[in-house]
Amino acid sequence: MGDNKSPSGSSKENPDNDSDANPLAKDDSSLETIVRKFQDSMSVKKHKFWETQPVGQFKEVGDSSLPEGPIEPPMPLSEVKQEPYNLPTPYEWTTCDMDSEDTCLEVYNLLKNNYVEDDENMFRFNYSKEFLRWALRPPGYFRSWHIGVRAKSSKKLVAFITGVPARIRVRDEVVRMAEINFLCVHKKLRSKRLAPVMIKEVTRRVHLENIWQAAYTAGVVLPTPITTCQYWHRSLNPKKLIDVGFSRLGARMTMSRTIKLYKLPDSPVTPGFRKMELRDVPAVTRLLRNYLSQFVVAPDFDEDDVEHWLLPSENVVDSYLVESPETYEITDFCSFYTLPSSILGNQTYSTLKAAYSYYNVSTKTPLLQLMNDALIVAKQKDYDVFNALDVMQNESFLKELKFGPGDGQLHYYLYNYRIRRDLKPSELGLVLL
Ligand code: MYA
Repeated sequence: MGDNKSPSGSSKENPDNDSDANPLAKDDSSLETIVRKFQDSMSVKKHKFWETQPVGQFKEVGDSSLPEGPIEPPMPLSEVKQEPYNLPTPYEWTTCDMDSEDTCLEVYNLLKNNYVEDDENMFRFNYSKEFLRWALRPPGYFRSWHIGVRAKSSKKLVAFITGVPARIRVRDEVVRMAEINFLCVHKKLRSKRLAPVMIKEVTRRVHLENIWQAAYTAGVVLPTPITTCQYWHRSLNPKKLIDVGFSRLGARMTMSRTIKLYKLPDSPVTPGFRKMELRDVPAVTRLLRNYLSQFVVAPDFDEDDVEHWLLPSENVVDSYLVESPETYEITDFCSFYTLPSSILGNQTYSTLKAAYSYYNVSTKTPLLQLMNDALIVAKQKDYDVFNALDVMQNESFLKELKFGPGDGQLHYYLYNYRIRRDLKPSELGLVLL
């Protein structure tokens, strides 16, 4: 059930024309090596592009002798390619100015019609314009990292990829990275190897800012995930979710019993639970920094980041905290972002309103109770479903709060940064949008 970050038709059966894809063509001639390479070529899918990139490769999995950290050292900036990569002749690069209402609408429409779908093509992410502006303009963002491709003749926007800057801590190293997102190629231009060109171009523009690492997520398996997470879904409006095929009526369940099962109190139960305000930024930053320090990979948020990423913004991000009624101390925090999905081909409903768990911190209020209050406010605000990954300490509340496991997986990746061993989802403190 439900959305996962995996493209429709994700079986990427791209013909492998280049000769270096053939392991038997290499010079190593011992029988054992030939057999092993042949077996590898049969069992592990080739990644013509990804095999050329500084990312952990499948053949290195389990090799703990490789050092943790950058795979390739930075280049002198003067050696970074100054001109954009070549696109097929009918297309041209464009930098998308998200401040422009017209450009933002073009990006919105490209994604609305061509971005991520679930495996059964029943739902497609429908990021709002306000959300895209928020996601793409954090502190210190670079407009040059909002990259579009247009058809030269019609000027129609046909592809998109973005980066935003972030400081991400891996164990005790804080690394400047780009978070790469919104890679999208128009449905009519798929399987033409446009994506690798877009990835190389965003990489070039990130390098020009003297940044050499990146973080990204995808529903598809690429070389090589640092961890693989699962989405869990908590029904808030079970009737609609069943009507649109997002979930199914359980065995021996009636609709009225299902509605009763998912019923929530009308208002939050924790005393001092209230919406986050601008004046809370320093306290929330302290709370969050302290909480995130326990995870192996997590963002290194300062007050500007917290103001941008966590201050409530209508229909984009919601944040609540617990202020002790006695001491006025801020002790707990929870947040979710708003990402609707278009419901494809349903007569009655066009949109599924989904909340996605973002960052949550509990020090005094049990996490279970805090998240139950988050569910209650999401229900009050008319969300149909509340989604959460099994990252951080989320496993501790998922089952008890009646989340059910989704069928899609979300893989997390780092570019040009090797991790000694893959992580458990609970060791990850990073949520990408
Ligand atoms: S994840 C969301 C991705 N978007 C969608 O799923 C939307 C719907 N799908 C599409 O628009 C297309 O199918 C896309 C591929 C654009 C995804 N991440 O052009 P192709 C590889 C990375 O013929 P198309 C997100 O936004 C594929 O394995 N690579 O294929 C994070 C193959 O390479 P190889 C992917 O289907 C993005 C090659 O592309 C993905 O027409 C992070 C085929 O190209 C994917 N999701 O287009 C990007 N899907 O042969 C990486 C396919 O080697 C950032 N491929 O297997 C890396 C860091 C860069 C910055 C570094 C700075 C230092």
